[in-house]
Amino acid sequence: MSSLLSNLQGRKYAVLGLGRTGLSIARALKKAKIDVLVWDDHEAALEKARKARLDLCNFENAADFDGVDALILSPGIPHKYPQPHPIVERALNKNIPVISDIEVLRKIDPETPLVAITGTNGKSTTTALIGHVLSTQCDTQIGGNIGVPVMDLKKPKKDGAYVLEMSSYQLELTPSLKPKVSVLLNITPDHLSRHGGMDGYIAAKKQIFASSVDGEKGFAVICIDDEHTVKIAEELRADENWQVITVAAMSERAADITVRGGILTDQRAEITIDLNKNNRMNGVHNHQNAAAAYAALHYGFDMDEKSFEKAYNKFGGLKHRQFLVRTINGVPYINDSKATNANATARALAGMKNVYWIVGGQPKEGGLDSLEDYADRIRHAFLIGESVDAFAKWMQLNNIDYDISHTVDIAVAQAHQMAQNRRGAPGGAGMVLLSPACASFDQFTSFEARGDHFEELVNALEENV
Ligand code: UMA
Repeated sequence: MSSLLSNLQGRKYAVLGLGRTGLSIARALKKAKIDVLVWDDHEAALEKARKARLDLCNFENAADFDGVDALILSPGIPHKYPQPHPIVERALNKNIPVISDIEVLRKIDPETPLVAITGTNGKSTTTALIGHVLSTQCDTQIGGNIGVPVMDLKKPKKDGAYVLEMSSYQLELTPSLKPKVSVLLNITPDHLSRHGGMDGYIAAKKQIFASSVDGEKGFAVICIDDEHTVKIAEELRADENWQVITVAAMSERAADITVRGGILTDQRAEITIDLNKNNRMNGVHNHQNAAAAYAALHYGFDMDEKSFEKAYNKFGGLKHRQFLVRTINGVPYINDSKATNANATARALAGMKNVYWIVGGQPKEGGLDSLEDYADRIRHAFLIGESVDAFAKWMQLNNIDYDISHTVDIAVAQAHQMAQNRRGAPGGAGMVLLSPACASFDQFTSFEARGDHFEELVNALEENV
């Protein structure tokens, strides 16, 4: 990006927050010889900045902003609610725009087609899927909230595209996103304190439709499986900048594209695709993601259904998110370590049955509440982590057989033994699922470390029990 950034010669930027986003853009600006001052409230991050020879400034005084064209803010730092960070407040008082790293990308590269994906759930999977399928057709750069800051991407080669996962935080700071295709998957309450409530959260999500490519209609793919997205789709139909394509995969609503029993039907193009053929994309939530990806690529990039289907069937899913690690004698072993709360685990259980469920860790408020509806999907639970006592009570209340395993190591061994011994049980072979519904920090450094450990254990299992 540094050759493109050199178009900003003569400008000066402030960067607040030196995590993945801040460090990435500050380094890129410095490399392109653009003036940049940086700050972070934590000493460890400042130390990294010193090592990268970045210029520190704590912006205590209004004068520190003299000559600054924009404050590039890390998405995790509040600029409105619950209250703006004091440095943001000082910048706003001096009428300095507060923007994201993605806004800078679109300033230096407004031409390259961009697919933007947002929603409360499933945006990483959809981003990865769209990126995977589109990359069979052109140079595709995948980043954003999925974990790769945009300044770490390369400018796509001719006819290539960006595929960016956009969080509500990033959308608020990116007024010039101008996507060729915008995908809105779903809206349920999340991050409410950062948006001043539900209305603010919905308004942030709607920012994905705030700007469209000059002189062209953008494609708005909207999954209308919840009330909020239904309303947004209705509103957007009146906007001449967008062509709206609706998807219904988790409700019976009429839509341009529907999914019933895993069969995607595109009513406009009279196309059907069997989404069940990819066993790493099980369940209605994954099918919502797949249908949105199909809509984005078929309508936005003229991709025919055969090309989509071929690449979709090869999509391996995202690690730690209902990820099929291995199948042993017909029993799938699934890593859903990213499920750090009951809502996320509900998404996994909704698409599964006959589950040997490894669950527990550092519990969240509410514990397993709301999972009662899925009790009949569980054959046996294996309880791990700090939550064993509380979760044992929940299992008793819901008539679920369980073992107290304490660790993932013991749980995997026990689940393997039981699942393999009961392969002939009525209802089928069943599946082993790590979906903890808890944070990992009681036993691991992150959900990734927990999932990696689970995968190591599963990969070492014997086929003959
Ligand atoms: N900091 C301060 N002052 C504060 C708060 C934070 O100085 O008051 C500093 C911290 O010391 C730290 C830095 O800010 O050094 C962290 O910035 P950040 O929280 O924005 O994190 P990044 O590492 O830049 O990661 C961000 C996204 N994080 C958030 O939105 C919270 C990542 O999404 C994203 O992958 C990354 O940019 C690259 O685009 C993560 C996330 O949790 C996965 N996203 C939320 C979600 O998906 O629900 C929105």
